[in-house]
Amino acid sequence: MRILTRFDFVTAIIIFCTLQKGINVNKSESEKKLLSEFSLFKSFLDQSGMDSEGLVNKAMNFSVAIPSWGLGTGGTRFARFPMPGEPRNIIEKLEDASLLNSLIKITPKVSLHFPWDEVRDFSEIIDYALSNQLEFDSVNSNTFQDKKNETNISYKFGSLTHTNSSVRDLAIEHNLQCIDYGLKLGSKSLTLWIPDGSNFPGQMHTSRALDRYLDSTAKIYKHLPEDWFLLLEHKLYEPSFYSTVNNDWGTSYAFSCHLGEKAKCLVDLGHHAPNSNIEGIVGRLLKFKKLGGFHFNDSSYGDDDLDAGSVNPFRLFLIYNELSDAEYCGDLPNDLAYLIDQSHNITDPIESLIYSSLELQRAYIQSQLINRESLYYYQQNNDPLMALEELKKAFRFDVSLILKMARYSLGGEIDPIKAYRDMNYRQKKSEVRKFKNNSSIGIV
Ligand SMILES: [Mn+2]
Repeated sequence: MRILTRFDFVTAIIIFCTLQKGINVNKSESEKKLLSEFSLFKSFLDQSGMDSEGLVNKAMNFSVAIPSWGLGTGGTRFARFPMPGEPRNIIEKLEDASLLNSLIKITPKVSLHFPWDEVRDFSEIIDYALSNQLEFDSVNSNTFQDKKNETNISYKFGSLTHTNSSVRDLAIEHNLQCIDYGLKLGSKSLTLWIPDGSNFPGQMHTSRALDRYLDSTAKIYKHLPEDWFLLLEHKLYEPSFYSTVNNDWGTSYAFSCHLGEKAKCLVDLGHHAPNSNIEGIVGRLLKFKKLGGFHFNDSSYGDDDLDAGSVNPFRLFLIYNELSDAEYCGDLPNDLAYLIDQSHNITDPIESLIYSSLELQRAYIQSQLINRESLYYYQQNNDPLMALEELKKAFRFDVSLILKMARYSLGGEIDPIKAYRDMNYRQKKSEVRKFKNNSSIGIV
């Protein structure tokens, strides 16, 4: 979570009401409705022993970063269906990110991806970000497709673990360049996901590939600035379908231990075998002090990149339960990277990002409602049913008014999807963002 100067939301509302709009005059119907509903809700929370102001403050201090690649329409291996008005370059992506943050106020950071984000002038995008209250999150490298105009060296058979040292050197050099870009942007981490693996039994020498991984990543690690992290992202399969070099959390953990303290594990929710206990993985990595961050999304079958919280909100809540438990115990690192990583194939990316961000914020606040001492009691006394009920009580609790009040107090929209639709933003942008050619590759 970002550390913001906490301020009392009640004071903020009073200032907002008295100085700008006057108490009970000139307020919109939705503002009056929210304030009246929240007043009753607050009484209920207070009578139930819940810290209503503390919960709103926590919701206000919540944040998650937006991936630059999530602002355009995504696709599958088969096709991509671009939507009119989608961003064509990094400035237009930042423009959309700025609008998104102005609506929900919990997405002030954008994570860039090289070379997908073509930056000709770093000072231009830094100035643009500054003047639009945006910052930059982790930088992401890309060695899963060949560089434009690169004809001699190919990542077809791997990158950092390729059998040919020239290919490995090119991949290392690219990652070092990403760190240099990140330094200009104010990033504090490099997220490293590589596609390396094999499609045929016998194709790759397993232990030699691990050696090459460690050798290459050690060179990248050595280049890391003092206050940076190297976030190792594992993935079970795809694009390699028989074996993958960094395929699971245990391998990622072993790599991170080998590299050193600044190497941490990044958990992408879609990068596990079906039915893996992801919350358990999160708990273990927290315990081992090797959790570096998240790529949030949801899935049904594999790495589906569906919107966070759309399929299994209870799983999301259980992951936040681990984080909130660590927070309660004083063990939660304050520098975890929280990023959404999902593909918006059939929705407006801005709407999906609004929805997903709010689902994450919801899961976080719900997990804060868990009565920890009561849960520990049931755990200690081997009462599984009541332990589950402690979790379910929090999960069933509707915290929408807390989220709305947090958003309103920060100057965001009470109903951000409606506000966005009322703006007709995409239609207006389609008049200035003209594509020369609407056909495109699949997944982005
Ligand atoms: Mn990811």
